[in-house]
Amino acid sequence: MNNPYINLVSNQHDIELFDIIHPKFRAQISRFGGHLLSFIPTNDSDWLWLSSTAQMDGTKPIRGGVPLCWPWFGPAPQDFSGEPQHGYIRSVHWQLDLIEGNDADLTIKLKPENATELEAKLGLSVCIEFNFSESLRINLVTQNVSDKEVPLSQAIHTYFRVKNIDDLLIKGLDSTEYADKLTGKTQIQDGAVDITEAVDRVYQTNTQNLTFHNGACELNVIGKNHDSIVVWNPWQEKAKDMADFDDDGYQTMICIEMANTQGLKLAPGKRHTLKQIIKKTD
Ligand code: TA6
Repeated sequence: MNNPYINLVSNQHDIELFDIIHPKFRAQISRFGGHLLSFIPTNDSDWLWLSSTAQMDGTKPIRGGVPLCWPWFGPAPQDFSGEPQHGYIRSVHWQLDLIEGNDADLTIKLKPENATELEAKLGLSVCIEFNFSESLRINLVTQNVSDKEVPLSQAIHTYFRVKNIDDLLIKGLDSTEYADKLTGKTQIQDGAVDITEAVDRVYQTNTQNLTFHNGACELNVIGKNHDSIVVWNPWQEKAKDMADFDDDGYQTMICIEMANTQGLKLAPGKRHTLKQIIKKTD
């Protein structure tokens, strides 16, 4: 791969990583999962959280960074009963489709190595596009390559790093309805979202603009073409129950995910791009 910014390296388990060193940022993408592991703007700290006990040997999805949930979010639908939670693509290897850029910004596009098999099985093609500069833009692109309507649910399942969960306030969801997956109830958000216990919420909204301070800077999280925003922190007990989630990790992470969970259906030939843009507030 002849590109001045990218090296292909391997971790201790021979999982290949794209190691990107650019004037404006550093980043790492694992070929396993097409999985962005870190994004560090120059003179800044990592905007993403990665568990110190994440399994990095390709035997299970990596805990942290930006796992991709596709072609379903959550448990497998009836037609795919027994298939993994959050779909397949975070557990397959991806290959480079395109790299282009300069000292201003860099775009990297990847697609699953088993794209043909997925298309035959699902009638859907998928690719991921990262556009890096001092900001981070993620596009999860799906095309219906079949001759019938295909259901799709998905999420850009971003694990953000925060200095201290006790100081976190997520603004932009006030008065929004959400499904509380822990109680099974539907609630209305009252003011900013603070995290003082386990939280697993699906906000039913296409609100585009959230902000939160990560302890180093205020970030804008912008979504496009989503119908839901998922907010998750497992808190202490559940973190302890997950071997790949370090026990204290809940104190320095929050998942804020742009998602489609409300019955999106793609007509034959139709293309859908789920977007998440993360940038420092001006
Ligand atoms: O982020 C929301 C969620 O659906 C939670 O319910 C929790 O299961 C989380 O995803 C992590 O799922 P995973 O399969 O990666 O352990």
